[in-house]
Amino acid sequence: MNNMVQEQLFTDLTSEEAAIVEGGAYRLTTIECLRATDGFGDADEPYINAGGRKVWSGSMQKGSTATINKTISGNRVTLYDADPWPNDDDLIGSGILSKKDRTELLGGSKGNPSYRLRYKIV
Ligand SMILES: [Ca+2]
Ligand SMILES: [Ca+2]
Repeated sequence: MNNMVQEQLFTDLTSEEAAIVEGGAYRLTTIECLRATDGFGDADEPYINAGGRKVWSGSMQKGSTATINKTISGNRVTLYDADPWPNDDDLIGSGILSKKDRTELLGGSKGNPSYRLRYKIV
């Protein structure tokens, strides 16, 4: 399978394609920055890894919401903040999407999360 086919399979599935992916699929709709994490300025450069690949990246400040609209296979998502060399990217948080919820809080502490990810089950 070449990269272009994989990209299409794992990041922009139709519901018919998603139905055959074992473990189900989730459509990531939006992400809201509740609290930026970065020490470099006041914006984060967050990106989401799911299914072994980067499915979204952006730049976000506290209070901003970004549209993702990507369908992922599997239910594990990890959010990182990209930082300039020589710093390593920071892990903000990871989560397991569930069939009953439609939001996942990532990073920070339980009462004070950093990001709110919204999704649909497809
Ligand atoms: Ca950082
Ligand atoms: Ca950063």
